Amino acid sequence: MTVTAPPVTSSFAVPRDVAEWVDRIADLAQPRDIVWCSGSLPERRHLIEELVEAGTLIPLNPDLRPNSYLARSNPQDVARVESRTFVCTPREEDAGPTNNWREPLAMREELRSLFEGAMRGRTMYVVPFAMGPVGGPLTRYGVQVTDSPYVVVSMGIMTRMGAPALSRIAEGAAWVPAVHSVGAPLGYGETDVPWPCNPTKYIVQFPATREIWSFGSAYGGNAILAKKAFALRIASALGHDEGWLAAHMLLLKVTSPQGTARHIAAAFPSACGKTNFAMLRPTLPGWKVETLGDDIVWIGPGSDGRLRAINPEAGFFGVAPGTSRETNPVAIDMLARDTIFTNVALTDDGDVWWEGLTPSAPDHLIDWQGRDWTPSSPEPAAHPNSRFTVAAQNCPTIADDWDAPEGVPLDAVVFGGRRASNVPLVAQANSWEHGMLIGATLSSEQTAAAEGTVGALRRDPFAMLPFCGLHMADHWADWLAVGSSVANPPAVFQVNWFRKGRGGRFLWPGFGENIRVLAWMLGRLDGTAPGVDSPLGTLPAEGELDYLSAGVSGEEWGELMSVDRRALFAESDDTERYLSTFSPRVPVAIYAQLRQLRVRLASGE
Ligand code: GTP
Ligand code: SPV
Ligand code: MN
Repeated sequence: MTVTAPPVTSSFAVPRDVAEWVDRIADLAQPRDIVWCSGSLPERRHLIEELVEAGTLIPLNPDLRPNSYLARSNPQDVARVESRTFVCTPREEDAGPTNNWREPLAMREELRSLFEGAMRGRTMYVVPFAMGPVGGPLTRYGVQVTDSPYVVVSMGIMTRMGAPALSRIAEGAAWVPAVHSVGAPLGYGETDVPWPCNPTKYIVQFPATREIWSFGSAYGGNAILAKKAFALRIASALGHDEGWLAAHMLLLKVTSPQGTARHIAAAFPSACGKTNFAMLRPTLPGWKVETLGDDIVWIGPGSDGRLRAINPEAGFFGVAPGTSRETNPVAIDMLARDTIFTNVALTDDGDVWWEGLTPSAPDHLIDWQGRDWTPSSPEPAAHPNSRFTVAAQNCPTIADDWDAPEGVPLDAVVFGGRRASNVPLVAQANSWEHGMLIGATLSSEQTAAAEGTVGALRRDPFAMLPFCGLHMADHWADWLAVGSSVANPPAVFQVNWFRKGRGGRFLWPGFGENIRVLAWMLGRLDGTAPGVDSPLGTLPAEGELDYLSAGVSGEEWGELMSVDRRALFAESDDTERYLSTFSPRVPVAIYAQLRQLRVRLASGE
């Protein structure tokens, strides 16, 4: 076995514990060689060259899409695999009813036999990374080993990867070890495939020992272990012990024409609109929205007595379908260069295309599986979970303070999902505790971001269903506790861009028009929008949200904002049954809030 890039140079001192761990994993997985990643530009260029040579990355036309590439995954490896995601707490009851659990020792044994020789014939890359700005007070560190150069290049976009992170670890910063293999060892002389993976997949978190092991997939959150595995699952356990929160949220800054700026974090389940909301281009004159993050936020009490928030990531891994100049012009500009696209379609002139990019499809494409495609083809040209990977710096609306080490003060948190019925466009919770009930009982129609039946309504508490590294009800308790640890917790709102009217049409135009909802929220924060009470909380009073200018008729507005007490009461019965599945850990405040909601719904208040 050869080791490239010396493990010890003046600028690249390898901490002994990291070196020992790497040796142990190498003994087990038996890679052909080991490469320590410094995060340098030449290193990145070299990796990309190799990926192009291997056929994993297809260079796009540099005149149309400079420094950009297309990857086509194996059709069996296109989304997160929740059924193969495990949270291995020492005691089963600590993983809770929403996680797959295995006894840690038994799982370690299973992993040991899976990983034995798993990297044979491949290079094992050692990828040190920081979540948050290197050296920042809220920043955490990790080291991922992987036998996928595609994953290394992705980690280089999504995290602060390389030597500076390793230096911090050498100085004594705690680090999370993450082991990743595509599970496709190469025999001597055997030729590789562009997207090696294994039909058997394991995404395993050990929250108690803060370790991650992933086998068999190179796609997204299955493989970019800094993202969901670390920054949500392990981080929710870290936060539980240390008094902060890991949230599946976007983070934005909105500034009114009067110059009032507010920071807002919003939790929507996968493929329910975080990237779009974070990059909203306002249709209202004088308003400005800037982007801080599109997927993950860490929230904790600041020394100023307010909650503060950081985006621990350094890039965006966003859903391609539906992204267009009409829906998300900011993203379209962001994707003009330096982007890796995965599972989108290829145009005849060497550019990318996906459903929704243009009103009509080109006459001919190569689809995400490399097959000829025409508008009469029965299947979509791009996979519904096709994605782009791009650096946060490339976002034209990235906020100045997006990488402030101490984070930004949080003024409001928002919960949303895809709900064809029952949930109005916007409502403000009566209190932090009421907001936590909304978060804990959030439900949404399932999307293509994970395996499963698209469209099925499921509970997705705090949009964390597949991302919580502890008992879900303990996570709710963490939210309640972190909120009550500050004098003035953020305001809490619920939104729903996806309510449908008769004929199945969305009642609300969404996207840039969502600024009207943000503007109303700022009115609530400033005390200029009195609102009206409803069983669900405060709703916009007539005249507070100009829906007519958004193209919504008075009748449609009535449907969009209707509070159907009977349907909501029935839903609250289901909520009660749902909460009982977390018994006895449901915080009393959550039950108290549900009781109050039911009284409000029943009393006609
Ligand atoms: P993850 O990266 O999986 O966590 O997804 P996300 O929450 O960032 O979702 P994203 O913003 O990528 O949106 C997913 C899909 O929802 C896209 O196809 C969007 O076009 C669509 N979408 C986003 N915002 C809106 C909206 O306001 N209205 C409607 N109708 N669709 C929206
Ligand atoms: C999600 O599914 O919520 C994502 C994509 O953000 S992945 O990184 O694959 O989890
Ligand atoms: Mn996500």
